[in-house]
Amino acid sequence: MTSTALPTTADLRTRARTSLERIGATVPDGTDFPARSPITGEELFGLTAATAAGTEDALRATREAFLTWRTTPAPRRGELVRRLGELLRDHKGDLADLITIEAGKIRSEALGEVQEMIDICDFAVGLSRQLYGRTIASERPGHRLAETWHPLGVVGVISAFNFPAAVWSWNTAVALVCGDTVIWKPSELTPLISLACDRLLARAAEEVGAPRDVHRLLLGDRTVGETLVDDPRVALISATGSTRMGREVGPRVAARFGRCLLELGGNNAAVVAPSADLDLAVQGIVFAAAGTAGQRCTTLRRLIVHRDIADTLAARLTAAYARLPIGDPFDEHTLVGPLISPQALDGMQDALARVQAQGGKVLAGGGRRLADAAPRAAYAEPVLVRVDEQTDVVREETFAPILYVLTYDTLDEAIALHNDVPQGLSSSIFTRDQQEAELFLSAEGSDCGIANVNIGTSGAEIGGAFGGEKETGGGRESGSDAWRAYMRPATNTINYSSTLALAQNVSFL
Ligand code: UN1
Repeated sequence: MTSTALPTTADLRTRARTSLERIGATVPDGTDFPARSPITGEELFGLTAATAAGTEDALRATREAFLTWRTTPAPRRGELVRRLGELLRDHKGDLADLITIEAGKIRSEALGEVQEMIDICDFAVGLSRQLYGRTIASERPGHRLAETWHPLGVVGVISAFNFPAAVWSWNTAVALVCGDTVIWKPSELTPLISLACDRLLARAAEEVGAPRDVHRLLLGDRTVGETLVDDPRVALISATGSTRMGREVGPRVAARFGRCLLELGGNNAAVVAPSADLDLAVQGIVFAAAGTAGQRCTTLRRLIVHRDIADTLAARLTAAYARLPIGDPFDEHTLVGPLISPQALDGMQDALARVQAQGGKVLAGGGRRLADAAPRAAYAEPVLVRVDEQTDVVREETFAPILYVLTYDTLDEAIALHNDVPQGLSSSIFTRDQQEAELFLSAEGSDCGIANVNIGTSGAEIGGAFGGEKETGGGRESGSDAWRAYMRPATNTINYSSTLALAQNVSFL
């Protein structure tokens, strides 16, 4: 099924302008780089990129603001984030429109992304009255041993196009309550939603009397990001993107002994055991694999199915894929919007050609849609490919809706296949066998940062820590105790006795 009528670029421009104006953001009229919509592939506005002087000014201003912000009591810092959360609620529809226009997400997923921002604000407000340190038993009489968490400094947030607003909010809401200030370098593909978020945070800061420079937005290309990566005034670089990007960022930040929080590629798999509830599995799989047009870090890319049910499940998925409505993400019936760019479609077609040359068989999808209606956009049918082996292309992350279907005979074999990829973000098992489920979640099971049972790999709640192992980069963001990455711990030994007792029974003098 295809929704054929797409909005025109003029319609999208008007809609984006209206949203930006309602939010109070300035509608851009620069010439340095374009804001495009993947819905038509055409340009909406011209943007002005940050200059070297502008970047320097942001570094100086956020550092200066940090000096005040770090001594503002954390619950007061929480008031800023609470106000931001209220403004996000007030402008939920406008923000979702901008996400749909720039990232091509369907309405429900765009609204879900804004909800994720609201949720992390709520979480961070609660956190602002916690930020717990510990008291540790001291070995010496009359001594107290404690751990205190202090603000870290300026946090550089580098974010990707696919969660253009939520990933910023995970970092920013938490960093702000932790007493840090933030410089944001968003993807060049999603400048409009960044302008909107920056404006709402500036409004919140004005209203609660927080320093304006707790946050600065820098639009531009990779040179802006490189400046942040190399500048010792940036205490933490939190970067989301490809493993290739992380390989450059990690060593550069380490070379100056800065801190890094990396959220890089995933190659997420689900094991489907013979006892699985197939109705539930089909729903979970199709959302995780085809949702967001396969452009989440957590997208399901590999299915490892028990041989006894592989044909049945493949047939059910083939039928479900044939019915997926692809097209205008503003149309309420659409489930699959456009890919971000024609280059993404090229990458998808290249991976498909390679896997077919390696013996893969396409079961469903793989075609291009709406090429006549929108020649500069890239609408792709999510594709299901049956493969006998986990070849090199299956072990890579292709940022498009390709689901490779592999088979297994024993759970040990399934877990070995599951873990035999360089990435380690998200994973799941569909089973009604508790032993199997527990084994998959155990130390000898999935090696990922996220491991689920009877639910797909994508769509995590904000309350848990988000991130993964191996080439995914090892960082954790969002909930649980991910806040600790944004603070520095100090260990305090306090002697409230009148004698100087040395640790480890050392005598001196
Ligand atoms: C990402 O794709 O970078 O778990 C983030 C999920 C979302 C976040 C994805 N909550 O799919």
